[in-house]
Amino acid sequence: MAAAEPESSPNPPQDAEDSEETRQEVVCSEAYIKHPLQNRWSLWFFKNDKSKTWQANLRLISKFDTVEDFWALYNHIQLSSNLMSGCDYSLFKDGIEPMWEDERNRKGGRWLLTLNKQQRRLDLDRFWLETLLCLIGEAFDDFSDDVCGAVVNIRAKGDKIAIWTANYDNRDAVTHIGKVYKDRLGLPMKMTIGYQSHADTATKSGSTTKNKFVV
Ligand code: MGP
Repeated sequence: MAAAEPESSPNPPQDAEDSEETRQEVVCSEAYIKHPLQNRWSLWFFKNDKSKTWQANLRLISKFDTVEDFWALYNHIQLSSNLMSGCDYSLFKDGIEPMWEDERNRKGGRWLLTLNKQQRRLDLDRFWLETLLCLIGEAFDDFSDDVCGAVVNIRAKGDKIAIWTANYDNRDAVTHIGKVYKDRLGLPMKMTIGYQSHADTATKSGSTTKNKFVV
């Protein structure tokens, strides 16, 4: 019926009441509806038990797809700096497993941040939270689709944080993600971070993997 009315028809008097009602409904629903994220995310935990295979040590903790559920989970779990050495958290898009072997990671790589021992106290937790916020907030503009997830490794030799992307051949995506990430972490211009393919990391013989890109 509304469609048959001319566009310029004056509002009937009861519309004032209707719109107050509508406004209240909106206020109400704003209070109850959680804020959806663009993607659903899975948080994984890795605990180093040498009697098991690497994959068997990896456990899915929980999935979320709203801002509120992200904070509920984040506030419920230990900070990275409180985890034992050898543990990891991984946050990946739902459907992507946090391992090189997953189809969506196979041709990919990671922007790697290697921290020194003092940075566990100074930087680790805030860098990891900022990394999580970059992911769930889709911070990488047109290239956020290239992001697969992120990992924090707690290690005695120095902790590591990395953002994993889908394809090291997507040069524009990889470099844009690296630049935005470095900026979001507030890293100084003169400090560089490197991007390595998982293929190189998985087959490395020494302690370092060559960088495909640097920002
Ligand atoms: P790591 O946990 O990423 O780093 O890899 P860590 O402990 O700092 O060791 P470093 O070699 O980087 O100095 C440690 C080991 O875990 C690897 O050598 C693999 O044996 C295993 N591993 C790690 N990842 C991310 C994977 C993976 O995606 N798939 C499989 N199959 N094994 C992995």
